[in-house]
Amino acid sequence: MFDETLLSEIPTVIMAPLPRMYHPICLIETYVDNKLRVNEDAQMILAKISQPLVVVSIVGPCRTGKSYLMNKLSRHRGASVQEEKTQSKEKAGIPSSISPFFVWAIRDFTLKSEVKGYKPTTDEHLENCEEDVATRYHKARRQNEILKLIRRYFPRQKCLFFGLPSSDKQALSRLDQVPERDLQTSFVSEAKDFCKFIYEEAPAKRLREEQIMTGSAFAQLLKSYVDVVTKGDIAHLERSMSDMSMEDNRRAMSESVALYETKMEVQQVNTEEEFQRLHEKSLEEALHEFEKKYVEHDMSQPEYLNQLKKDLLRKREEVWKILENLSWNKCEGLIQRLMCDVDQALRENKYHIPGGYKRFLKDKNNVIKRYNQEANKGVKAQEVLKDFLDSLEEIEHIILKTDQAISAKKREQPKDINPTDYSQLTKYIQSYQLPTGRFDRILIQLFGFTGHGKSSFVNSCLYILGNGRFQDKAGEGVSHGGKTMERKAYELSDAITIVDNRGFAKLGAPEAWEIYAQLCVLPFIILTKCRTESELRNTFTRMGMENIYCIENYTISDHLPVKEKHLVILNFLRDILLSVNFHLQECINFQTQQHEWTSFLKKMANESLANQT
Ligand SMILES: Nc1nc2c(ncn2[C@@H]2O[C@H](COP(=O)(O)OP(=O)(O)O)[C@@H](O)[C@H]2O)c(=O)[nH]1
Ligand SMILES: [Mg+2]
Repeated sequence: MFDETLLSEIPTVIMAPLPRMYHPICLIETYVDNKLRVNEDAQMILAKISQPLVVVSIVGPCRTGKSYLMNKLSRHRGASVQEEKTQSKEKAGIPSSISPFFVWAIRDFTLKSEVKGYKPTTDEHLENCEEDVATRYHKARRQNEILKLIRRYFPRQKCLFFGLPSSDKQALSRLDQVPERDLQTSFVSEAKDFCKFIYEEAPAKRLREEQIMTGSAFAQLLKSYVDVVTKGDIAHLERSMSDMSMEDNRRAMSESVALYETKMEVQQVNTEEEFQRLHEKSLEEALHEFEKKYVEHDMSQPEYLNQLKKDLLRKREEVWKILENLSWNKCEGLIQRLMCDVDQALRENKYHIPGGYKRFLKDKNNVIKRYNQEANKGVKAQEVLKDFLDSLEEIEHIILKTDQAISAKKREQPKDINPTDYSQLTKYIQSYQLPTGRFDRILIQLFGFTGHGKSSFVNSCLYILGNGRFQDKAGEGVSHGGKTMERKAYELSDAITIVDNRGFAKLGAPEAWEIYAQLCVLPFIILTKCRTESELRNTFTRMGMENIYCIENYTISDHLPVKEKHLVILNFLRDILLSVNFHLQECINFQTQQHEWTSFLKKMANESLANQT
């Protein structure tokens, strides 16, 4: 449409924060072989601009002041053109169009435009101009044609008038170099108005209604245009436009994927269901985001959406893998930290003792409890815990077997304990452990008349096995009136508990047998208050009792430690443990034996009752 020589002179002013251009650069230059090409530096600068671009082309015949205007524009420090501004203008109702905005910069030296103070509209003036041209150069039809084409091609136009810059003819030929003060003030202000108009009103370049041009897109399109001009390949231009749409859609797709990723990352999920819910929500948002950005292209929106969905599903898998790994690492680290003490104990064989298995289970359960208390362990928390517990199975089994073996061995030893060495006795009783797995504790149940010294016996045992300080823990002399069945348990050691039962007012043979039947074992008899009377002892011996002990309790009023008193009670406890060991070792089928024994005792109780009546 224009003379080719004009194209080489088209200057372009780019206003964008980055990168900065300190002086104008030629955009399209003529190569040695007279072919056009896009200047590489300019192209590089453009490619770096990702913001919307305002493109200003200044065209016109030689020596009409184009360079002057261009310099003015590039030096103008007015408002910068910003995307927001363009958008708000659209909202204000200015119809957006892809056609460039055409600004006539008219040199109207005759000031015909303002006849008697009347300022014509743009259209009126343009018509005047056309008439002018027609009358003045009616033979120059080509010029006239150009004007018509321009009017048709640019639906949006603006007219700006410039008066005579200077009365000095010489100055007119080198307008760029003349200082502003030597120019007509009206011309200077007209040039300022021109710059102001461009900076404030010029819209960002658009390829389509919805497609604002960025610097990089413009550089690409420019290259295609130049190729078309040099090769005359219109199909290439169409391809290029299509490529650009595709490029935009591709970018929108990657932006959607990026949005999906951020949505998925910020959340802490602890189950696969939670993750799936999050995925669905993020997917929907990402697809919606793409729909908003889609530009018309050979490939339809549903086709793009399908492709995007596939990409997002792939992303879902990636994110899931990352979450899995994070969770694995976190949970494994956590277990390692929580297991620190247990690992140390394992290394030092601290569970390889009687009762070690029980201790190990306690420690393990404590680790599990603390693990479960920890929040935000991620999607693999349960799996890691299960793996961890599985990995412990073998060591657990070894600890159990070792414990049983050591305990069995240890139980064989008490026979060697010197019955007169009370520190040895004390140590043995305190450290006694039951074999793991079968029984929890040894219960020593006290039965007897009220006031016969059961509570005092509990106090005595606690005193002897304790820290050497006498305390009335069991309530010596406290009568419960024989009414409430109160059973109070006191721990003598890890394995032994003594139970202070309610006393009863009457204890004959039937009651005694009843008690034995309930206990399932033959009792140990304690004669308190040092009753050694042979009559009492004989009564029990006649009932088949073998273990009879004469004990003088420690009481509130008399608890000075006496070696003999200590020894009697310690030996009593030792004998109980020996009896327990005997039952554990000799009775292979303990339950059957117990059952037979109970039947026997019940029979005895019935017979005794029958004899009385
Ligand atoms: N002399 C002496 N008094 C004792 C003995 N055991 C307990 N007593 C006293 O007997 C009374 C009742 O004892 P207690 O332990 O409360 O009997 P419980 O009802 O069987 O619990 C208290 O005044 C004790 O001081 C002992 O072995 N010798
Ligand atoms: Mg009592």
